Amino acid sequence: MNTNTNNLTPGHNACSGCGQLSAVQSVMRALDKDTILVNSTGCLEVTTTAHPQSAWNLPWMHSLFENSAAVGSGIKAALRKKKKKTKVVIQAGDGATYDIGIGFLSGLFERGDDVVYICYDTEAYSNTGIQASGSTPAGAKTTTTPSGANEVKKDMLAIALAHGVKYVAQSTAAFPDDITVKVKKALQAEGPAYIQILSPCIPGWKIKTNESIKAARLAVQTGLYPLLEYQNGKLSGSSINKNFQPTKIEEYIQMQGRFNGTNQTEIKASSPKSPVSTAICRKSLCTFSA
Ligand SMILES: Cc1ncc(C[n+]2csc(CCOP(=O)(O)OP(=O)(O)O)c2C)c(N)n1
Ligand code: SF4
Repeated sequence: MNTNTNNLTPGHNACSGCGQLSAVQSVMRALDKDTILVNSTGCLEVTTTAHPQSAWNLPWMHSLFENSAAVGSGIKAALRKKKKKTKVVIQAGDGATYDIGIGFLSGLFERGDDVVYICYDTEAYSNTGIQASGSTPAGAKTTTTPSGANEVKKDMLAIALAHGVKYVAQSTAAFPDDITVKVKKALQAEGPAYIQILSPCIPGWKIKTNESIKAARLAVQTGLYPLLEYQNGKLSGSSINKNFQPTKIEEYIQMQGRFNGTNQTEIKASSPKSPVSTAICRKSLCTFSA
């Protein structure tokens, strides 16, 4: 495993225990210096680039909240013109990906630009004080869903696959090597690649500062957020899923203040219903769907 950890240096001002920043380090380990990063507005951008400082040790560009996919495409087009093979990696939160930037992302998938798009999924708009996004699971309380969200989490993997994206994967902040391997594979894939990483947010999930990795691990063990990988539209899964004893969702739910007062029926509705994101969950891990 590449141990290059200096692409994102110490000195950022993310919350102590932030799951997103842990996940980012695992992504950075997969990248060499011939890479350009594009970052949507959001916690990752705000906490790593407090003017006039920057924690990034790679070329890094801030886009608008919504248009990182278009900015990444533009950079790739300029690189093509100059006959350069420099890699382009786009980073964005779930609000930017599932909601405000979804049209730009769809355009990127459709054009087939050779870039890697990574969504750090905190299941809310974290940077602006925890509003619900299309990724917020049913039952979760946010400032815009004070009694708990009603909608089922949008299935972005299914949306990416429907565009014919050749490398589509899901991981969580609890599995650094899984993330690094997937990013390396995404870089090798032809055309665009999409990876989303569940990244627990301390104030958003109302967990303790030492609990983000535990929450990210339980999300996999419960089958709510399995480690998944689709190559050329085919599910290849992950052997890590199979190594786990299925865990009931109660522990995952009870450790998070955002689910306080949420009943079991709402929680059972909280994961995507399409067969794409629940494929492995149904086969081996799902303790809640019976
Ligand atoms: C067009 C526009 N609308 C709203 C905002 C305010 N805004 C900045 S960051 C942010 C939330 C970002 O949420 P997400 O993409 O989920 O990233 P996170 O902060 O959770 O990592 C919002 C609403 C903005 N910058 N631009
Ligand atoms: S608000 Fe959440 S996502 Fe943002 S820095 Fe803090 S823990 Fe990380």
